[in-house]
Amino acid sequence: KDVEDEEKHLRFPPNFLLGAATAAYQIEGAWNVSGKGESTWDRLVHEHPDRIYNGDTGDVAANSYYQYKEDVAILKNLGFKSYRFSVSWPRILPTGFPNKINAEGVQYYHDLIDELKANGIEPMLTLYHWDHPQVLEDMGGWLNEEMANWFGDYARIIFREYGSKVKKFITINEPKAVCKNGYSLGIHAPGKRLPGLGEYMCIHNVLKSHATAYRIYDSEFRSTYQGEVGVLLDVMAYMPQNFEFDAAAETSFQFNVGWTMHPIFSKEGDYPSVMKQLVGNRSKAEGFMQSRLPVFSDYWINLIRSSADFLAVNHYTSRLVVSGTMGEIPSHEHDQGVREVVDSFWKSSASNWLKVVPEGFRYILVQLARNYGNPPIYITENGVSDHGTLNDDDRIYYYREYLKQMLLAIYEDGVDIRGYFLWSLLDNFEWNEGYSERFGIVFVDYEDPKRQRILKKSASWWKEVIAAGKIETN
Ligand code: PNW
Repeated sequence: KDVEDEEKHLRFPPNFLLGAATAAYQIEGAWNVSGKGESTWDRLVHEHPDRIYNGDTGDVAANSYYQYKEDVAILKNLGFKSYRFSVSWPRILPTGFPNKINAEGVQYYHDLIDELKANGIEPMLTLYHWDHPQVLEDMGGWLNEEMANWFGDYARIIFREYGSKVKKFITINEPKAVCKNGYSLGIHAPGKRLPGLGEYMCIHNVLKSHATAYRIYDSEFRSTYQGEVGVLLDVMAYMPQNFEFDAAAETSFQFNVGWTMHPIFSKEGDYPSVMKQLVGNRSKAEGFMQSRLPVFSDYWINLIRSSADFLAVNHYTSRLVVSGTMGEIPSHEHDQGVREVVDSFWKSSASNWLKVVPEGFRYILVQLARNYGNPPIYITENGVSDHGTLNDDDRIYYYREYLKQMLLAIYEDGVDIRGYFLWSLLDNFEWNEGYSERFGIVFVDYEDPKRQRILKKSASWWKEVIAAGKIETN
């Protein structure tokens, strides 16, 4: 019986969707051709090469704008059933506005989607993976509440163009990463350092923008196209270091996960009450006249609540939570009144933030299901970095152990997980780390103008896993 159970726990459920993920700026290249406008990432890498490892850029990247057919052929060869890619907003709207729709850009994604479908691969389209038109940033970007209208206009064009072919849309990749890295720490584009203020304003407008796009799909496209629109979250597991820190870990969960989950997936909507309290109190103590956490009107609370057909989850790693403080004053880190640590026994990767903690995956999946009514979940990113080797046994180990934990969450805990997309199909432009940290199951030769692709050992492992419908343990 135990052996039978174990065997069953290695098998994917029927109709489970296995796919691979990428993002436009990280693979496309072709940054200034075919009518594309400038994005915030184009601006950052060109103006501040010092902020990127080796001064690397996404100007050419993996050249997928021209080599997408090769990428699709690889997906097909490995047996993936789905491909998650993102659309470059300024490739569609070079002026940032619908006064000029770039026909060549629109055509590129039609060609990609058609190629996928011709090969039996289901497209999953992310509208925004961090590269918005620079002109919108010049008007404040995610700090301007008009962004909800600008994003809505863009979303309408995407739904109208691709809605007959694409049935799964994701609005915004990782609100928390966008807002903390881009508008609080200032390490990602647009590089604004506004800790304690920027990240809160940004999330506020990202939530409004997401909901605006969702409602547009609902009222203008759903009855015709019958697709789904999901919201995507980047989540670590925040586990108490021991039971003494249960309350600290709960606060951490509310600040990091509840921040965007509660407004969308809870019955009452709005930010978690512990956030409203803590940020309110600290703001007062610091001499502000109002809370640094912006306030939603009832109109927005209702528009944002239930604005998702599914939950997309990007998960890589975990933290242990203890009491104490972290971060500068003011900041979202500091507002929590807790401290995050890592276990020195956790295995490392090429990325300093990414420790290998398979059990954290099951932990956070169960927590999401229990707190928010067990919504349908797609894992839309999961993977690990190295410095670039074809014999990537560490990557195989990571996938195997994380997949096992995901299957336990499905079979033992009843979490409603419908699919899994690995990050990433290709070695790509890893933001500030340039091409030094590699997440691909396919190696890309960045010395080669042709950007030759070579399957890594992990790609062959995945091919077997998909063909067998279960995790291969050897
Ligand atoms: C993802 N975290 O971001 C991005 O979506 C990808 O573009 C990127 O290449 C990939 O990670 C690898 O870095 C993350 O808090 C943001 O654990 C936040 C976290 C993890 C990944």
